[in-house]
Amino acid sequence: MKFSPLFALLAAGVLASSVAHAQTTMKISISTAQNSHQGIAIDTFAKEVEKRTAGRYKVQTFYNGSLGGERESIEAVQLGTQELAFSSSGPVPNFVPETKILDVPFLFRDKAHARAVLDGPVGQDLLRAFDSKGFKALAWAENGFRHMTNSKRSVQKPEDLKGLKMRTMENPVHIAAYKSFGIITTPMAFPEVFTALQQGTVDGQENPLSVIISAKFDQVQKHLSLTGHVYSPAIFVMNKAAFDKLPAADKQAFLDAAKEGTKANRARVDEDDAKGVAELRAKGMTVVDTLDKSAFVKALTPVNAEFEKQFGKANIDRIRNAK
Ligand code: EAX
Repeated sequence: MKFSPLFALLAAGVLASSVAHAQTTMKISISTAQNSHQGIAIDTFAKEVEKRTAGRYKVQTFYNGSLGGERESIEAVQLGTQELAFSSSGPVPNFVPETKILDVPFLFRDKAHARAVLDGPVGQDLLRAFDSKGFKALAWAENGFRHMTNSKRSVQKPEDLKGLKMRTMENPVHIAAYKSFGIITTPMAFPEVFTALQQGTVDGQENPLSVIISAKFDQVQKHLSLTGHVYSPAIFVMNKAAFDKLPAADKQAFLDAAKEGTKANRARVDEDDAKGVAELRAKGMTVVDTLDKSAFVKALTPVNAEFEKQFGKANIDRIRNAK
């Protein structure tokens, strides 16, 4: 059989176009629903990666912990069985201990303060701490200020927390702090929390309004107190080897896509914070929005002294006093 020159030309064309469209598929996952501040983060990221690489990379998005909880997804990224994950800071210190300092209660005045620190030298240094652990941290994003909910009683002052059995993240700093409120802490992966609240395995939990709303915790929790006791960052992490083998321009595309994801994510947190309380009240929760925060800060004095020892008072103050 003899190939005509036209056939050869066509075949070459097919080959060239398939090379141009060779597509690498990657996975990214979150624990929360698609319709959430985290869903919008990874949806925006996926869209931006595709756009900025002319479709050479496709990022498949997974929601609701369908690939596992946050600890499992970070583990998978470290091992390289999953390229990407988006996670709250919850389990992150178990992989990159330097990040623990961000989980100190009442460290940040407000979201603007937290965002400025994460986008500034402290946050950027911390992103680099992931490098030696098998990750490329692409960008900080946001989970939000955490508030307490429970099914037992209205929490107005720190004493009201004594004896409440609360689910916590698998985060050593949170656990130490909540214990010193007198809370009975039960660390648990996020995908199990709704059922645990529903079945009464725990009385309560704490999360930002964005999470409380998107996870429909109002269906299984009566009381919400706007404690804002800790700010919860979130992060885009990628397997280090997968990132390192990208050509330089594509590396930049992934970094820029993560920045866009963060922008969309923060905007959604602002939206959720603005309308969240009214929405949750309308759904039947009772909300304590006028508590004396200084009493909660004071209750943590002993454990704060421990944190200052552990992380260095100067390091904590550098964050606290950042403008
Ligand atoms: O990332 O585990 C948690 O409570 C987190 O805040 C939640 O999974 C959202």
